[in-house]
Amino acid sequence: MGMYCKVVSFIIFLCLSSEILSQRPLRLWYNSPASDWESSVPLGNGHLGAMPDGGVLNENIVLNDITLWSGGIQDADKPDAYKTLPEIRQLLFEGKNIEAQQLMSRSFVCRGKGSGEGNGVREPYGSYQVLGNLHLHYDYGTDSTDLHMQKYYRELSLDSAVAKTQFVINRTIYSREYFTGFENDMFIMKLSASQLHKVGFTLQLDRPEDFDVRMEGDQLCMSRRLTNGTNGNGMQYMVRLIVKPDGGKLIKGTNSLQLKNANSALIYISAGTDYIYPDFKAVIVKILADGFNKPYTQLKSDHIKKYRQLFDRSTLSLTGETKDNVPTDERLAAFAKDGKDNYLPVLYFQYGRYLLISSTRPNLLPPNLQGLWANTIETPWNGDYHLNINIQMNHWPLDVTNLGTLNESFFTLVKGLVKPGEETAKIYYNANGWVAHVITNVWGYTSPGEDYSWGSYNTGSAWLCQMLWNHYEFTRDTAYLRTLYPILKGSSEFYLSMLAKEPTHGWLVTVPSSSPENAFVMSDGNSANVCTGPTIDNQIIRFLFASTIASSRQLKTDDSLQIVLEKTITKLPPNQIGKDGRLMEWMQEYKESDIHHRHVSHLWGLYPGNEIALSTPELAKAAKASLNMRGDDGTGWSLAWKINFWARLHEGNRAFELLKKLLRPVKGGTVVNMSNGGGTYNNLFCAHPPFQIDGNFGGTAGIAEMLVQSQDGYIELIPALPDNWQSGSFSDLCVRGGAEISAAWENMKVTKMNIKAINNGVFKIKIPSNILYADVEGPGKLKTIVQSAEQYISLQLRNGDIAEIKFK
Ligand code: FUC
Repeated sequence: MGMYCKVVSFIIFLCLSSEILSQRPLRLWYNSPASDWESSVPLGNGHLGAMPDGGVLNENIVLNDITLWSGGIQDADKPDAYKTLPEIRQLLFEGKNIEAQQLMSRSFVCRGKGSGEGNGVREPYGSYQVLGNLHLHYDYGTDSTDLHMQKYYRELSLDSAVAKTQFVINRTIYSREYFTGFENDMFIMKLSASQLHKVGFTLQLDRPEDFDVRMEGDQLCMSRRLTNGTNGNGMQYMVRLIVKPDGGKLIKGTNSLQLKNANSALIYISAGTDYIYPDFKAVIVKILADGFNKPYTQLKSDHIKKYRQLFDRSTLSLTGETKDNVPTDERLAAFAKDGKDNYLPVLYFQYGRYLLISSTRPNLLPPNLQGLWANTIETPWNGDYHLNINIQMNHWPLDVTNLGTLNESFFTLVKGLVKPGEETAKIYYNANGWVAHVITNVWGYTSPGEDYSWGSYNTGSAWLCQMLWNHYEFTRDTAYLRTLYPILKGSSEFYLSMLAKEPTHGWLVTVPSSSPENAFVMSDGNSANVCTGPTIDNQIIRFLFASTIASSRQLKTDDSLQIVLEKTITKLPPNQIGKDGRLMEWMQEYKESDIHHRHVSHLWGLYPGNEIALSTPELAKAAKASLNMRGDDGTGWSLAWKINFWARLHEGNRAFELLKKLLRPVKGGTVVNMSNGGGTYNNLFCAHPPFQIDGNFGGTAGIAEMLVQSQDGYIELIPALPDNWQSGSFSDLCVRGGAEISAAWENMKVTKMNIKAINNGVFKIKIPSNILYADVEGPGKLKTIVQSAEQYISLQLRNGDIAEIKFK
């Protein structure tokens, strides 16, 4: 590294450290125990999850393992389904959608019960489920009805990924600390008191079903096998717990442990399943033994160090009011009223990053519909992976917020769909390549769902490809591209062979398909879901083909495929604008059955795609018209998606209004609302409702999108800043092409930025319109002034190079 780079790095390091400090503390805090599960705070290390409720007399800690699923591998493809495909297509081409749907309900859905209408826990599809509950009944050496508890404090620190509970009873301060170790794969809890002999409790482990608990030596052990929905021979799991007291007396029961009069105590839990490791039991025993022998201070500092290697990669600061001195639940309520607490969006942004870091890790699984936190056996929608917005939204903040290394488990899940998806492609479409429809699980499910109305949507797999390609765009890592290419190619091959020529315009279309979960009214007044060539499909397939072409060029392979894909792109239906000025959701100008429907699929090309932009003003106008008609309400993830749409349209204030909606307080409980109940629970989990984590991730991505964009071949700073965010700064958000960007702005004007290349390339930076000139200093002798008439600054950088730009 040259002298110049060293100096700049040092200066950046100093600036960065002060920014990190200025956004501390990042915490959720409360002055009472959690009254419901959605008020308890989530801990997770990508494998194990724990949610302590901080109860004073009785505490419940919900435990999770990201791999714990009922169900199993199954063949859910309906044999010979493809034989009815020509008739289904003919009916749809003739406008007989209802007849086509009737036929599909018999022939073009999955074999068996599919997801079991979202209640598939006892079906082969299975469900993600709670690992267990750790119940603690505390002993304060006094009458429990008369505790005189005072000064209650409960927090989750995002700075350390450690939760705390503290209160005073009879002048003794009781403290609990909890974390799920990023270094040692265990749940660890420390109980202490300000006076000797004051720590006492009885603890038990259980779960709603399928468990045996026993003492094995000093360890409490819970295990069983779950059902696989066919012969009962499902996944095995095991939980092991050990207590390490300081003083006092530990009494072993048959299935419980009691500790009396200790000075302090540590509880360690290690757990796992046989999903990946057949010898998981030995692994659990070893992890527990290793952790048991390490000092608590080391366990904790190793944990924090490893966590912060990821968490500290990006920071955000907004100047202005902060209500950090108000409990988080009250803060939410205040923000819904005045939107003035600038620190809350910062906290929410970083919470999304925290949740992503906590709910996935390489070589395991990506976050599911609830990340890794579930408190029931039958998690809503089986806690699965939905491919028509949800799993994708879970990964929207991944690259831009500098957590790209967490792409691995997502990639692996998708890769695992290729083989079963090839079977599904053959059986339903007699097609080459691979396909997955709307839902998948940890068992590689690729068949359509059990209901044609939503289950026959078949570009979910292409959307997965877009996400994985996006990761390449941010990293430009050719080794990664080599592993990705066969997946892209297989997906492109599928659509190449399944697209059919529709009779009106001669366009090549997906058929049958649907615009995710939305219905339309036909001219005879009937409502239908199944259609030909919905707008989202055309946009996604265009993207897929273009990225397959770009990949094969980059890898210098498959020239002939490039030519076929290029030709086919021109035959896909274009985006169409309806008579009312809106972007059409379907090929025909149908009216939607629900004008406020939560999915806004036809704007896929605006976000996450990029074929609708301010540079295509007609389409952007039509997209706005569509958004205005859809309205600013919805489920949690729908609100989050709309933040991203408005950010792409550079309407910061509108994006902020949606962020405010996303943050509106929602009471805990699981009542499903499919239209307009979205918001945020006390613990900042997103409410669909019920709890669904995609909205958290979509919200974080939306905030990033307001601060930096790079989808159009150049880097644009603060493109969608709301008036409330007059001044602020961020560090190390990532952009396509492979660079980390830090920037500061004052009075809505960018004052400076740093770009650090993580890849060799030319980086084009848009000069904001309210800027006169830019002072650029970079590697080598680069020192130049660029006038605003130039519009862009182009910098040729090598991996590791840093350039600094001051704007005037
Ligand atoms: C899609 C959405 C629903 C819900 C479910 C898990 O089907 O339409 O709103 O998020 O996924």
